[in-house]
Amino acid sequence: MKFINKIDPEIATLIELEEKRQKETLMMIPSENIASYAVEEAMGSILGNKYGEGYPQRRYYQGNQLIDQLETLVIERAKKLFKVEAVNVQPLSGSPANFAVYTALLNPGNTIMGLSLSSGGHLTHGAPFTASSKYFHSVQYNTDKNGWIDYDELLALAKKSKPKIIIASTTAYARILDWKKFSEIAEEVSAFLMTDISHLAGLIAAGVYPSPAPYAHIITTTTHKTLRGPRGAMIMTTQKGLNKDPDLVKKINKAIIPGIQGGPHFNNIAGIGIALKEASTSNFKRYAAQILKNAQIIASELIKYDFNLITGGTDSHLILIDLRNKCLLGNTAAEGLEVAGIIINRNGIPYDPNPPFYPSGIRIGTPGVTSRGMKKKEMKIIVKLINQTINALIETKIKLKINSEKDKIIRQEIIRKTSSLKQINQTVKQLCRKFPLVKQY
Ligand code: DSN
Repeated sequence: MKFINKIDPEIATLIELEEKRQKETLMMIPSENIASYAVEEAMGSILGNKYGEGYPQRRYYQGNQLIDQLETLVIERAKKLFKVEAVNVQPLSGSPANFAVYTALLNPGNTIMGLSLSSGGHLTHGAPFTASSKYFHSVQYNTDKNGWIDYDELLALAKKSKPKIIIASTTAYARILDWKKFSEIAEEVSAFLMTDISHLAGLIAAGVYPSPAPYAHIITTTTHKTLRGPRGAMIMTTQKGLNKDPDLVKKINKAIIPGIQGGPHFNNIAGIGIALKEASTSNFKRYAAQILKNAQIIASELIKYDFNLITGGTDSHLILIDLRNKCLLGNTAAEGLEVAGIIINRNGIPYDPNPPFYPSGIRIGTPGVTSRGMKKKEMKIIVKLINQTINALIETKIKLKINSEKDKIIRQEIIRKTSSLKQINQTVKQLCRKFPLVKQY
């Protein structure tokens, strides 16, 4: 930071404080992770200076010989790791990657079908108020009351609405997605099957979660979640995709540029390449297996403390908790846990009686704490601390005779009067000190 410190102390201070925050708290938002120093270095490199609209050997600007080598290398690494036929590494993030696929394959008004936000889907999978539902006709499928995807209902809905793309993907669904069933349903209605594996990419790369590559036509992913790379995204085309449409790669590439993007961010593309190299090591495989083990320990410990988990457990890196039996809003829980030093997010649960801004659940994930080297013993301690925090918040809420937690001032009052949060935070800090934020792998 020597240059930022000299040139811009204000920004330097904010970065330093954010680093301190990350060091002293438990990163348990399932979509967050800690990229390596090597990835960070690539992101901060001179590669960001270069413009290169187009693709290797077909650029609109000069001076791209080395950039061509770089992009080709990253593409080849991604093809090998995910066992796919073609990869576009230029999407700036997950949302443009998904939108590019829609614009590549559809005309405005054509139908897409994705999992609803309230069932654990993503905004870009056709949620109301998003471009994916404004420019395309969006039909949404749901989970059943217990939070499991109901494939029979999905088939019936697909037959009725005849989508051109079925999106198999989640952001708050803890169970294994049955890629084969999704592909059978897509085939039945002649739809493209697009799987967005943003949350799962690292687990799939390591072979600890099933790969959709044999079943999907197109796979999109961000690169900064379980894959532990820089912010960015990829669009992959499978052999199955090429069999369905031999022009698929051409269409996707055109949809990215000139379709919706300009110059690629080569610093991030280099970071993606490094993350892909890291993800193909045995160290990373052990890391990914530990993410799952840690999530399962958290799930079973939470159940012991009478927490209701959606679907009763997890097969992945995340756990979705229904807090209704605890009579605490997701907001109060998440904000209270933040004061305790445990960073999670509030989340809707299937058929949530509350609106998305005041949901009944919270979502917890293990990629970040696993990157710090934490294992079974630490997971048990963390769940104990989560339970203590939630119980203390409930106790204060009862003492203060509070019925509704929708007002932020009321939530702050609950948190302020829950004195044990400070003590819990000290324990969290001690734990964090034992597992420093080391980013070398
Ligand atoms: N916002 C991300 C998540 O937290 O799941 C997905 O884009």
